[in-house]
Amino acid sequence: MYCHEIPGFPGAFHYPGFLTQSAQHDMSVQIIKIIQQAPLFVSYMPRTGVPMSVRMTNCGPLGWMSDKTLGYRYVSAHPETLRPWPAIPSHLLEIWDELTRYPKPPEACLVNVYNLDAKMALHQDRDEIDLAAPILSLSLGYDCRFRLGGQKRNDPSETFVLSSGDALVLKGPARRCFHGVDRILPTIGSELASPLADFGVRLNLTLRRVNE
Ligand code: MD3
Ligand code: FE
Repeated sequence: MYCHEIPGFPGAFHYPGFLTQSAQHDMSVQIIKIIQQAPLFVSYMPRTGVPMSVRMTNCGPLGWMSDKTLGYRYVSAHPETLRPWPAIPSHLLEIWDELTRYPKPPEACLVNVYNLDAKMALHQDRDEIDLAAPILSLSLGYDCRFRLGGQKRNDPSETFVLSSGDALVLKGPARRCFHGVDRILPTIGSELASPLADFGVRLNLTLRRVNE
């Protein structure tokens, strides 16, 4: 399995093409099943109530959401169905163990769905209590231009392409780096094509530990 630490970003490990095409297909089918049980919803910026362009859902004991009045938070039930989130697929739990070697399982798996016009503004992930635990991200479908910066908003940043099947592990100093998705690229790495790209979306799975 190929992996490199991204130059200039200690603790950021990129695994290009980590999932084979067949594993991407199987994972896509599992995520479609999760979306059937826990429909995609929109989160809203705290205070302004501006809707985010990304649609999302979650699996695992906890799920991330945000709305105008209560802001960013982890909750144990879907905001619309009020049902508990579906379980994290066992293959994702195995990938977490393999790539993070963290002694505790992830508590939240955020599923972000990007249409061609969706993006994610530069931000830090700091809604978790356990900020020492790594974060694992898996990308499926369309490529994106991903931006990674430093621990302060105005630190210099660089952009990278994340493709279908890529894994990213953020640990140590990289866990606190600003990051975002500048734009979706309507292209798919030829041998890494996911059936999701046929739907014209990029999908990102982010596995996190929330509590210590
Ligand atoms: C670098 N998601 O959900 S995943 C998010 O592609 C989020 O959907 C993006 O940022 C997406 O919060 C990026 C890769 C990622 C995730 C967490 C990070 C990169 C990160 C935390 C610190 C530094
Ligand atoms: Fe993030």
